[in-house]
Amino acid sequence: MPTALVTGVTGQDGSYLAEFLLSRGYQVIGMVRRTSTINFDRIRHIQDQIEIVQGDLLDQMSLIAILQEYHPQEVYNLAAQSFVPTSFTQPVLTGEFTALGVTRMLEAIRIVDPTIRFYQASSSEMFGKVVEVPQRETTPFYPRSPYGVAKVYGHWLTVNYRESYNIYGCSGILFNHESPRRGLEFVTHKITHAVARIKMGLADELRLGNLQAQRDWGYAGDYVRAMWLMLQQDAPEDYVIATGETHSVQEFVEEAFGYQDLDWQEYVVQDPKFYRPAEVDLLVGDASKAGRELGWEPTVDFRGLVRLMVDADLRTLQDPSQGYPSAAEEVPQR
Ligand code: NAP
Ligand code: G4F
Repeated sequence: MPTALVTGVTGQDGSYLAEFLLSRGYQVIGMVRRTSTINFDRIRHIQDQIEIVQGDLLDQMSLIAILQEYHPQEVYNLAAQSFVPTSFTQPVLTGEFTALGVTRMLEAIRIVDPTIRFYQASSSEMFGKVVEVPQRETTPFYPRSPYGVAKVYGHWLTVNYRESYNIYGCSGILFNHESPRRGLEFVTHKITHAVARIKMGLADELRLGNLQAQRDWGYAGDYVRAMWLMLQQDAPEDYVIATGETHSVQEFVEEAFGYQDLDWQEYVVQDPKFYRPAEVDLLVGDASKAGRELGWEPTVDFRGLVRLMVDADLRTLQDPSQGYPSAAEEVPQR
């Protein structure tokens, strides 16, 4: 039975990846940081199948100790401060988690067992003020937030440890991916949750920032499969993972409100509070390398994604005692 360590297992992607690895017969070690209250909502349905261990990307010794105790063959580094606006208000902390955290994990691997295969959660935010459309593996980076800058650091460090120490390290340059498990502050879930609340008479307004920003939005359940595929190749490489389609925030709003026969213009208010000091205007990825070499393709399109998120929010609001469904229940045809 192969063993995989997943950092950030309580996050959106960590929960889908743990589910996916369990379905492939892995022993999954989920690293969580110590909190005063437990936040295992996203992994509640698989919690008894995962070995939960305490560790923190800020703490070098905890990473070394986990690798020494569990001997994973694969490490998926998904933990990060991942919310772009917070990176503007807490840039130093974001650098500690999202940039230097990668160094700590790679150092732990180099010291304990350099044969461990390593996945780094890189981001399309690294392309920022894009210099090429669509963005591919060779597109130069131009990050537009402390988060994006921190991710560029983690990305190049992974390349550097591959070239310096022959570590099997891959960076997945993932474009935005969403799901019912997405944090509520991210724009997609903020919109679908508001639509469900408005539909149920629980709210009458949605305040948003820049409606013109365009993103390449996919389904998180598809994207974790790509992470695993990257670590199963003969040689480590970096891959863009994206749908190849881009939509504005306004289009997402129109689709979500329209799905519930609501007129978005009656509810949406633009609020400068949600504007960013510097914006990423347009992201659209070219995942043809992943298609060719990994055989990866997305299975959920834009409309399917919006609808499954609205449906899930309506279900949860109707019965708050329900936990998260598995990925297979969310998208049965996959
Ligand atoms: P998320 O939901 O925000 O999850 C982040 C996870 O990191 C949580 O489990 C969090 O733990 C953990 N974490 C934060 N700081 C930590 C620390 N110091 N030590 C240990 N764990 C820590 O993020 P996500 O959407 O799943 O994204 C996963 C990764 O992919 C992130 O690195 C993100 O930057 C990157 N990424 C995401 C996307 C996307 O569209 N989702 C696209 C490209 C790249 P708590 O639960 O305790 O907060
Ligand atoms: O949903 P967002 O906050 O995601 P963002 O900034 O694109 O970052 C996400 O995707 C990255 C991959 O490209 C990840 F690396 C990162 O960790 C994260 O998962 O914002 C999307 C767009 C932005 O242009 C923002 O200005 O939506 C715009 N927006 C408009 N109104 C809003 C809002 N964003 C948020 N969060 N809240 C609003 O009210």
